[in-house]
Amino acid sequence: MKFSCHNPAAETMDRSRLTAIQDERLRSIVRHVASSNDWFRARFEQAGVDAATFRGLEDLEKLPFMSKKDFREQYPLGMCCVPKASLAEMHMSSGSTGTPVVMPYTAGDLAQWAECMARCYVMAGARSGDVCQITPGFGLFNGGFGCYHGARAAGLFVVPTGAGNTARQVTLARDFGTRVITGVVSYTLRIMEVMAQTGTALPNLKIGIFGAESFSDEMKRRIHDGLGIEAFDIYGMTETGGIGTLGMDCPAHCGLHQWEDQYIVEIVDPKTGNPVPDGQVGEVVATSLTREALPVIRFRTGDLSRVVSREKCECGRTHMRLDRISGRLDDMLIISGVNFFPLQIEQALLKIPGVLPEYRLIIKDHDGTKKLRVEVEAQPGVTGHQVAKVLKEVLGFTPEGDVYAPGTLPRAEGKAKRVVYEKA
Ligand code: DLL
Repeated sequence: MKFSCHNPAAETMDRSRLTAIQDERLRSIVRHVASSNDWFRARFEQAGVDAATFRGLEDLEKLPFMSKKDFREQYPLGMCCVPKASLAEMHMSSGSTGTPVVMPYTAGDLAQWAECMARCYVMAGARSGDVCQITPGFGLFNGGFGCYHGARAAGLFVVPTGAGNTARQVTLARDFGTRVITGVVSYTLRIMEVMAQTGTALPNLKIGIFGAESFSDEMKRRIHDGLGIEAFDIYGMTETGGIGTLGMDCPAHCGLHQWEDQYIVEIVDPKTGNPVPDGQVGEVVATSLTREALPVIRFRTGDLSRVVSREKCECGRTHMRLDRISGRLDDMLIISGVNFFPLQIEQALLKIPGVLPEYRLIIKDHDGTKKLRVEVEAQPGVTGHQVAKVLKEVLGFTPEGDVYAPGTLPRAEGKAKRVVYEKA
């Protein structure tokens, strides 16, 4: 296997150097936020942290956590650490509550984002001059622009289709010979459907960079088999500066490399906030070390993962690896006394031959008692009985459900809405 790096010096530096850089950058980012923003200063004061005497990594756990709630309360620029006139761009996510989470960027922050994303592209095997089709939306969602800034830094030829108009996406990919495609996983399924309907082949397409939602190995395999491409799992979020800021898996596919010279990533027990040992699942907490406008300090992402390894990877990178995101804390479902994540259902459904990767979990509330209904598309011949049997094995109970013909369930243009809540 051939491995390439966009920035070999940064991506393969030895652990002691990486730790020294984190230590120094942490001290400096703590001083930066405390000296430039009242909200951060007050937060640190409450927690008894004095930026002037803060010692770096050894004091990391003394820093208070940040959460989405802080972003919402400080809307629009209450946590911004630079004058508004220095801002160059912003992105925003609204999430389920509808109150916006805003991330402002300086020109330096855009360059930092582009660096993280360019590392991801090159890690996936993209080469200068490759045609790169960007299918996440261009707008407030960070997906489109993040892919764009990074592709420019990696020297790619950008086809910025954005989301939607899938027939045109497929035609452009064919006509321009797209080699790299980036997108939200569920949208890629839509592209595969249109390719099948129109009988279009995309022989140049080799690399798929997908993220924004959890996807199972089964889903990865279906995308690989359907498109004949290698699928990479890219991670990041509005609060850390967008797609790719929290890394991606390399061609060895043994965890998501974190860009540790740019971020400190911890895994903590969601209940106590204490760090958990490597290998144990907990909540991902991120600290940005190099961002200017709004660096997050110990941001509780709500995402669940575990440290896979801090050893050097066979790709040559020394940056630690996280397991794929197994779900969000607020995604966990408890039905009939059983706790589970939607991803577990996806994994089980896609093991059934003929079942298609389009499904919905409908949660019905009958006066406080929740009932689950599973709707899934499948080729003719797959029976409800087969699906029910597999679901009973994972869940221990049999949910209601139905098997639908291909193309019947609603499709999303952005992130898929797999879980739907209904009042009975
Ligand atoms: O979804 C950034 C992104 C865009 C990543 C496109 C990859 C591709 P937000 O809208 O702020 O940003 O949502 C961030 O999405 O906290 C996770 O819960 C989830 N998420 C992002 N990437 C992954 C992934 C973008 N690879 C939230 N696997 C995060 C699982 C992911 N979940």
